[in-house]
Amino acid sequence: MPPIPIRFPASALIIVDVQNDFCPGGALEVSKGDMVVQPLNRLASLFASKGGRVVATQDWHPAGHVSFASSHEGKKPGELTHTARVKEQILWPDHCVQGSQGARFHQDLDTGPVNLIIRKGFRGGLDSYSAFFENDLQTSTGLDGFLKSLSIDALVLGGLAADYCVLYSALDAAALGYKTFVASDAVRAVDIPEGSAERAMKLLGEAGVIIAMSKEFE
Ligand code: VGL
Ligand code: ZN
Repeated sequence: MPPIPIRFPASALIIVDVQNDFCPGGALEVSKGDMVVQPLNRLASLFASKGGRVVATQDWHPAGHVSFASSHEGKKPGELTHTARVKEQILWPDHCVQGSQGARFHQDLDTGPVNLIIRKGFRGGLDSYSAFFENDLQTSTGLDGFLKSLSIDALVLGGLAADYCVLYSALDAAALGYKTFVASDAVRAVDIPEGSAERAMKLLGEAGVIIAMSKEFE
């Protein structure tokens, strides 16, 4: 396959939530989630060597966060509820609690090339999947301003989980006008509820997001 032309320095790699709690053994384990680490390390070193930017996001919830099933009486992980801020909130096991081991990046993720870390979901009452906006679809994380101020117009995304944080980050990126790519071998899905992995691929395609193997960027 011919390489996908990525222009530097006008491109950024967005590494989404490669944290222990989303990796095998973690609280909200994504099957084989750690498989994303090697392709992301390769992409990060490529981007850094060409003058592109590398951003990592970190799910960063306070104890008792609204997205935790344990915060809602009688609710179990996987069930839905609504909150003061959003109509539909899927409930998760407690995960990525601020400062915990589970919230740290996977130990093999090379954070050397990372220029900016965006933490999200740090307000007790509001969840955040996208790297750009929290789930009220209004509260900005600041990432768009960072990228636009550097004249970055193309993004390659990878990380966890393909059907939540990567999906909503890529959809927002496309809606904000970035040429948006997802590196297919650098993502893994939780697939909760079942079918959400397939739905994610469909939504990405409809939004004009290009899905390609990480090797195609090299
Ligand atoms: C995520 C569920 C809850 C993710 C974060 O990183 O995809 N999923 N919090
Ligand atoms: Zn979360």
